[in-house]
Amino acid sequence: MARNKIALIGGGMIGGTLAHLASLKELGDITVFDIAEGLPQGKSLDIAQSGPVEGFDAKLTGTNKYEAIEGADVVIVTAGVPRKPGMSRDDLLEINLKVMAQVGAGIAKYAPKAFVICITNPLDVMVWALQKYSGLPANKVVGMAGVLDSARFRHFLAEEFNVSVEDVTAFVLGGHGDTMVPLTRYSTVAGIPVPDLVQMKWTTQQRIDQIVQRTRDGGAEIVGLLKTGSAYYAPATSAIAMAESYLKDKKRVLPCAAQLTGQYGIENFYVGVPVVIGANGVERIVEIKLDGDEKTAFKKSVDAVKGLMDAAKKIAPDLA
Ligand code: A3D
Repeated sequence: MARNKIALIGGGMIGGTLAHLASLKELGDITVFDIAEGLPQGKSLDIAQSGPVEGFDAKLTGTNKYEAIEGADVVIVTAGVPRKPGMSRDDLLEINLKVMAQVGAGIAKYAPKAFVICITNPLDVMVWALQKYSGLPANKVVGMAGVLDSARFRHFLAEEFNVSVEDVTAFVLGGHGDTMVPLTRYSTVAGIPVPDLVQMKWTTQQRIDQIVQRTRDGGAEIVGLLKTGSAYYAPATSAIAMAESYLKDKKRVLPCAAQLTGQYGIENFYVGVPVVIGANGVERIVEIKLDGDEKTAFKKSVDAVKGLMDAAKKIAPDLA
């Protein structure tokens, strides 16, 4: 059986980390595409040379030509620019929309059967634009944000409770941004919901509120520390989990930006919700019942994404 082919569009900080992780996990052969000459070639060669030490077999190819992604099974898109301190994700809108138009055309031509994971920010609008520009079915185009946001939430909760991260689950809804909605009642330690843990005096509601806020600001915290770019290890790991679920038909339930078709009262619109990812891409969208406060928070998040979509349609009328 031939190896799977994974194409990475963008060979920057996240792209390079994706190539490294996909190699270590032997997910398939990897093609890294970037407009910067030498960058994808150099990173691919460097990672390939770690193969004999790590003991993985994967062919790595760096390229500046779209035809090299031909026939890819999975495409992960990080092309564009990341945030610098003081910038919001939304400041990236105009420049990254132009990048999505090019990337969408490249995928449509050379990898129309691929499962596409978008990471470029502002995420919810970029994945929507990428689906339109590529013309691929919406169940094959998803955005990575929720896995990262919930991993951040899990990390902070595990630290707070002094338990293994493995035993902490977390649930995050909504757009990837300051309005994301971490749902505490669906977040647990070994199945015990966080509100119960507050009652059991493992922590206080005030501490949980602080952790929720730190999760929302998780990306900005790292941008502020790094000063020259944004997070890349955890974002790459999160996208690899999604790719793996597709390639191995694992049917994992992962929070992703997916196109809703009436769920949560929303139509034709990408936003973060739990989905089942298997061999058919997004196989199911999980719709849970929200209580009053959660509904309000989710609506606020959806409205923020809608506002950005309207701005995107003004910049790129072909998306309207
Ligand atoms: P960076 O290291 O700058 O890599 C981006 C790469 O894209 C660079 O190597 C560029 O040369 C390349 N590029 C630019 N334009 C094009 C183009 N037209 N075609 C092909 N390649 C191009 O950034 P990064 O890897 O740190 O981040 C990539 C993106 O992910 C940014 O938009 C970030 O904001 C975003 N990001 C998203 C999350 C989410 O959770 C959604 C988290 C972290 C970063």
